[in-house]
Amino acid sequence: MEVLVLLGHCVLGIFVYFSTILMVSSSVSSFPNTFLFGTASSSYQYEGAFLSDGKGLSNWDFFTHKPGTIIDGTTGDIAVDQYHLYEEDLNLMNHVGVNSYRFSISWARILPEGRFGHINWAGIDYYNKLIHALLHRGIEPFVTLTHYDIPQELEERYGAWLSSEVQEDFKYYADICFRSFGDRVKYWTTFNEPNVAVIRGYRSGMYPPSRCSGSFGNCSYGDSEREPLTAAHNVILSHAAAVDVYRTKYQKIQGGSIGIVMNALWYEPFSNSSEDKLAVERAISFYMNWFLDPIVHGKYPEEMREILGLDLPVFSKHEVEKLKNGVDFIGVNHYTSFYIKDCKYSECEPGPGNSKIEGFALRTPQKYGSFIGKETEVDWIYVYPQGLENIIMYIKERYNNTPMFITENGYGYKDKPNSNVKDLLSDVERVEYMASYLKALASTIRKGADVRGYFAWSLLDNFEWTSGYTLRFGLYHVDFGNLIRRARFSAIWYRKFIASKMKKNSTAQVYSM
Ligand code: GBH
Repeated sequence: MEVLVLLGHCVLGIFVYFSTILMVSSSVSSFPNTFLFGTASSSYQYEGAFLSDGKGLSNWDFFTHKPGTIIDGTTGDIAVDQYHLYEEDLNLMNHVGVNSYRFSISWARILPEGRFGHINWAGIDYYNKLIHALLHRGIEPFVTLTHYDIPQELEERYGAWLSSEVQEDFKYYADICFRSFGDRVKYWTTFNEPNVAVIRGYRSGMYPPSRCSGSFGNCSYGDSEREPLTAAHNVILSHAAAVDVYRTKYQKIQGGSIGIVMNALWYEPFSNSSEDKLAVERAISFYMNWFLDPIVHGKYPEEMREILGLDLPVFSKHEVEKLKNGVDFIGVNHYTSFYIKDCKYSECEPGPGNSKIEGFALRTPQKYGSFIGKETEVDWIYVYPQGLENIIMYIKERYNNTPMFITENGYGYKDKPNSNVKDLLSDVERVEYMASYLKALASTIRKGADVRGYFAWSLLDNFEWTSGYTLRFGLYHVDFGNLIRRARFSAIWYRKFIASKMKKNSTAQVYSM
């Protein structure tokens, strides 16, 4: 019914619908048969049930319950309540026809006090049920061990990522996950966007544990110029420890693969000057290569070593050995692109970009009044599909064509409390965005990039971190009053898109009939 109303009312929608289908149909053959098409989510943004069945408090539970942290004063206490509604959500996925679901495990649900307490078997049970329900529908689980959320206990005991102790905890947790779920989970990632978690947690202080200093933000504690480096170092070594456990104890028997997910922005130089071009390289290094270089090549990027000197931690011989275990694939979360202006050789005002820790590179979405891509209702998303193509080709070159997955890509709208159903569901700009980014993706595959999957962020509107419920990224609209999910135009479009590209395995086909 809603579908009819929607299409009936939306002439523009119909036009975009057909033209985008045509646009992408030229690339039918670009996506291999085994390509994963899915949607992505994370535990804190989806699960709710924040105190149910023995779950411990996470850093995000703690943070959102402090007044003034989240724009609309909300929390993820309930979120979309996937903890209770997962069967319904998997039916929606089946309807869309995805063959994979990317979700994360809540560390505090499995280990309420990290390695200092018991295993919460009710938490293990929940993920067993979820995984079972996925496989029953022919949907491949694609699992992240930590998507920003960690047990608050670790924060309080030893300052979490600032202490090397965290490596023991992460290793212990990862081991439990591989042991409990690895017979059925074939795709593991250790961290979601550790670059974002570290920058926001320890440089701007906008995410927990709210640490920063000087003009970087407004915090009571922290050192924006140094702590992000320490935290990142411990993340990298924790990743290496988990990969080591997987390689030595599980991978041969279980036959899966393991990677890490980075937030990856693309940058264009602000001008043609060689200074701005060099600044682009530095910006990529100080944001993404910061983690990927050590993990793939065993050392930090040269530019970082040069600018940060002794502030940049050093890997011991033994650690470099462990880092050599690397990754099986790289997960790329990509939404948007920016311009970069040099602040190393050129004069910049004191302020953003103009610091060692940012590599003396200033990020800006516009030059001389025009934006790098179409503006959206989300203040950091500009539509620039070429950026996806460029960042994938960049990663392909720098990391020897390591297999890649686009682990997130998506389009957000502002919440508009008083709009009618038709407006809530006709997300034409999202369809245009996804179609154009998928087209760019197809082009990278034709150029030889080994990209093996694409996950739309997100199936449902959900808790958007410090923006609370004010931004909506879902293919399905969620009414947060009663948690009812409704298909948007984009859900229907994605279903058609996938159907035109992919064969599902037979169990899933039977189920969906
Ligand atoms: C992803 O993070 C998250 O993995 C996911 O949980 C989230 O819901 C989704 O995207 C949508 O936001 O803000 O000017 O520094 C994205 C978080 C937002 C952090 C964009 C980096 C870069 C531009 N990122 N941000 S800016």
